[in-house]
Amino acid sequence: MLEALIQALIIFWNAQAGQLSFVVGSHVWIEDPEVAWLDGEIQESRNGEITVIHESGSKVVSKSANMYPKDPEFPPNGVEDMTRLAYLHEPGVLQNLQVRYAMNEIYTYTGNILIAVNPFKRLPHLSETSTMAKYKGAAFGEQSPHPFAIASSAYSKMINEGKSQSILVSGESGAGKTESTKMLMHYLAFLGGRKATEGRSVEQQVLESNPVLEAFGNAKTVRNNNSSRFGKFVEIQFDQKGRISGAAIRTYLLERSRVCQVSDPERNYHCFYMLCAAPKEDIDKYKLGNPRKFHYLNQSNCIELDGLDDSKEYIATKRAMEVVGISSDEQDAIFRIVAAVLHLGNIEFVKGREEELDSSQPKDEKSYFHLKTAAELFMCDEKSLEDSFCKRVMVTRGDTITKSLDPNAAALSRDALAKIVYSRLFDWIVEKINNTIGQDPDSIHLIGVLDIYGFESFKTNSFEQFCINLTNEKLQQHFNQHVFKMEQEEYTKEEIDWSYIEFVDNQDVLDLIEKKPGGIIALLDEACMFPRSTHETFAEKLYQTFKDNKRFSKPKLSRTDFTVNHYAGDVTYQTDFFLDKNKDYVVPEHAALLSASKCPFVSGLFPPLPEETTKSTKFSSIANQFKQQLQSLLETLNATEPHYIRCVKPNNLLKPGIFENNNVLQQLRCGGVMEAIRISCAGYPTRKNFDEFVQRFTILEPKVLKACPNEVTACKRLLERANLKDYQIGKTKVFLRAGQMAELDACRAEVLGRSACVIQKKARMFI
Ligand code: AD9
Ligand code: MG
Repeated sequence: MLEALIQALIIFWNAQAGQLSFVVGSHVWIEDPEVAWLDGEIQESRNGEITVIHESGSKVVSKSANMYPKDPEFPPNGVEDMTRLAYLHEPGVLQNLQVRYAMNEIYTYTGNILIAVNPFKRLPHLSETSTMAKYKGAAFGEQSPHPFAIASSAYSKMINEGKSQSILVSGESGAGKTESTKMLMHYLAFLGGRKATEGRSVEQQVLESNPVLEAFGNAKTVRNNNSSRFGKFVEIQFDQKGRISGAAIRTYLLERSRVCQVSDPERNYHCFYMLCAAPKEDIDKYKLGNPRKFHYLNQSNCIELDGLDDSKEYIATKRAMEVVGISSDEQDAIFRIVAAVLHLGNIEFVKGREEELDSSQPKDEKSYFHLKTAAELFMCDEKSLEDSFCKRVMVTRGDTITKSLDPNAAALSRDALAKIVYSRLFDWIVEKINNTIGQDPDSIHLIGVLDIYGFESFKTNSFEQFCINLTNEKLQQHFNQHVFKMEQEEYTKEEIDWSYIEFVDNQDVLDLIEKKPGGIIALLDEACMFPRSTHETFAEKLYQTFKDNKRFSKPKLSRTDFTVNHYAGDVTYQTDFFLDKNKDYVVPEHAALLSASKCPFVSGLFPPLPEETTKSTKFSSIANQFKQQLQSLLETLNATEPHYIRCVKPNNLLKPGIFENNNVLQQLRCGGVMEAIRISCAGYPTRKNFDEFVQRFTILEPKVLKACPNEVTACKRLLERANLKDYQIGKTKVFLRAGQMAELDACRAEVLGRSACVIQKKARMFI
């Protein structure tokens, strides 16, 4: 009685008005600019102004609109699934994650989405083989939240329902996507691996592809010491018996600019430093040495990384390369190219002696040495290499004119060569791994794991951020479609009464970016094809075209920037390098030079092009290629049943034990987690077919079927018996609110005379 009274006093939920009334003495969360949500006790409520006292004694006066009630019975250890929170709101979600994080419980469910908060420290108990074993065969929800549970559920569904699955891992840079992906892959290898096979097993090769790709595609950035500079989708194929039988790795958009441009305190790709720390014979062979002597590395002061021994990494990478089928000759060619790129970076140019006004030549003896070494390592002609930087052949109306380039243009040409060689090398490695592992033509099912860059919004955002954010818009739509639309469709199909829950549909942003014709990418491609276009004319065209578009705006103080209103917030892009970065153009002299290399590996990276394409400077759009890659990725994903892992970075210091509320909230909002929680709770997350329901709960009234004319009436009767309200009866299923299944199970347990709590725990798997 007293409890009910207190409860009534504490909160009064006025559902119609959507407002909360607060009573003196109750505990609330108040919005706070610093910590997001501050808790305190209501001391006074007058004219809509509420005075709250915080634990520290400080007083805050605020309006009720900025407050939420605080759960007086919040479990001290939090809950494993957010949908089980008594009061499901932003501060409650945050408190739950924070409390759990403090106990090293870094994983939490939101329905069947897994939220993973980066611990920034090793938690061995979470990845041991014994932990893997615990999740094998366990029903979802039976064990604590974990990526293994997600992988286990995907695997069982694939086996039992015969449907391909995918696991989408998202989050911002440094949030833990790659680490989570590796755990998923280890676990799938554990489930689908074979025991003691001859030679290298497929799963071993799949796992060893990680260190190889990381050596060539990861780098230290300010956001992550081991940041993946490419997106990755790994398709693991299974045979009829559920064993791994093949795999395919698709990569997306490697960041090329990093090869020649590194800003302090970041690093270039790991492989460069490893090679400089290689055993002496290799160093001598590649004429390397102190990494600080190389321009492509010493633009940043950061050379060594705490906790990373580059010489050990070199050995480990070579070992992994061997596992994925890269022969020692091929390894030699790969590292020769990596070394050649470093030597290229050290060739400086000065004004040439030629009569021509704009000409250039290598600066001094040192530059000539690096030019010669690069040519030796590429096994190409030294003079042709020099000419490919300092001269350009122009073909106009059938005449061939050789034009000299000034020192600046020569250096740009040198960087262009370094970038194209490196990106082709990376693509070669990916293709080689794919060929070694091999695809299983007979495989019927697969589990795809996606580890791709999260939403980015920096001080300056360029073409890369534009492509990355397009990816996230597409994935967000996929998420929306899955979580929201499918949910709603199910309700509509079952004809149950369910008021529409609005969510932010982002189709309009996608139209703005990729509609053909007329979207931003189409206009960018158009600009790239016109020789006289500049970023100014491109920006002007955008302003004219999209002046009435709600998702597009022109920042007041800028002449060439544009802002897109993304699902996760506004991002302003600087158009300055958009045109250049969108052109996938290989200087014909570079291609000709390297395809003539005496090293088959090097020449293989530059297969000769048909005559007409070498002569004309035919433009190929990177944005468009990327858009098509994304399209194909989405088609693959649409043919699978998705599972989601949302990684969260608790602080920007990359340190354990620090949980920054505002930072975390922003990520939860961007990842659609808050929206998913909302829909999950506002709807009916638990459902059971009538017959299954009756079968399960008939024990509440054993003769119910005999007493009722049909199953539907029997279901209703059982629900009444358990005293449940606010459920829905569809055409074929019973729809329950979050937590109602647990209540039913508790009744069932009571009848069965068993412990209610045991059954309640099990019930979680149905939500
Ligand atoms: V990026 O977009 O590639 O820049 P990711 O992939 O999201 O990023 P990553 O998985 O590389 O981040 O994690 C960053 C760092 O956090 C790792 O190098 C680890 O030091 C740390 N981390 C992440 N997850 C875990 C974990 N489960 N246990 C321990 C972790 N450390
Ligand atoms: Mg990563």
